[in-house]
Amino acid sequence: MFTLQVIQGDITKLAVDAIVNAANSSLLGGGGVDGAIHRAAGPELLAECQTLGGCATGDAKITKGYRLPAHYVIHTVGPVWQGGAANEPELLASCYQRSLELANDYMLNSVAFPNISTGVYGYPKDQACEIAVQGVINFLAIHNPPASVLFVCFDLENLSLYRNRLAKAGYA
Ligand code: AR6
Repeated sequence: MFTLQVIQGDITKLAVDAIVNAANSSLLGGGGVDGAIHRAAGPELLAECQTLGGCATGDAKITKGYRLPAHYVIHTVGPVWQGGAANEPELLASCYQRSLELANDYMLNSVAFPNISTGVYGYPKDQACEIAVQGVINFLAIHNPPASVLFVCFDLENLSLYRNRLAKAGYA
């Protein structure tokens, strides 16, 4: 059994097993949710990230959570939106898949996702929501999933998109 929920809020405040970071391929921090996570986790997070050798778009790597209430941070790198013909849907789906695979490997029970690529990287929010929800549902149906997956929306547009999409899928 698993639960799939959407909430509005700041992902850095959540006491879950892992929060997912919408990082860039350097894994050395940035703006948006990445900046917020590094600020809240403290400099030890950057020090661990510096040992990881970066991360390819669509892939994910895991670190400890340090001063965050979450135990782990799963850093994934979403695609930059370039119009949709540069493999963006597959790469975004891969972010969710690889993050959940890491959560499974580490036997984590609760994972919280931000709306990857929908900020600075410019992915259309409705299309990103569809990929996120469908990707997570597909994963949960096949694998031994984390018991709780949370979609954490920062803005009202994403919140409304996710509420509607989860209701359509029978999760709200
Ligand atoms: N909690 C939850 N969601 C948040 C928070 C927060 N504290 N802050 C922002 N968001 P973005 P991207 C939402 O730009 O598009 C960074 O510089 C935000 O409203 O953080 O994947 C990285 O280093 C949006 O819906 O990530 C990369 O260079 C979502 O998080 C680049 O931005 C993602 O927006 C990645 O761009």
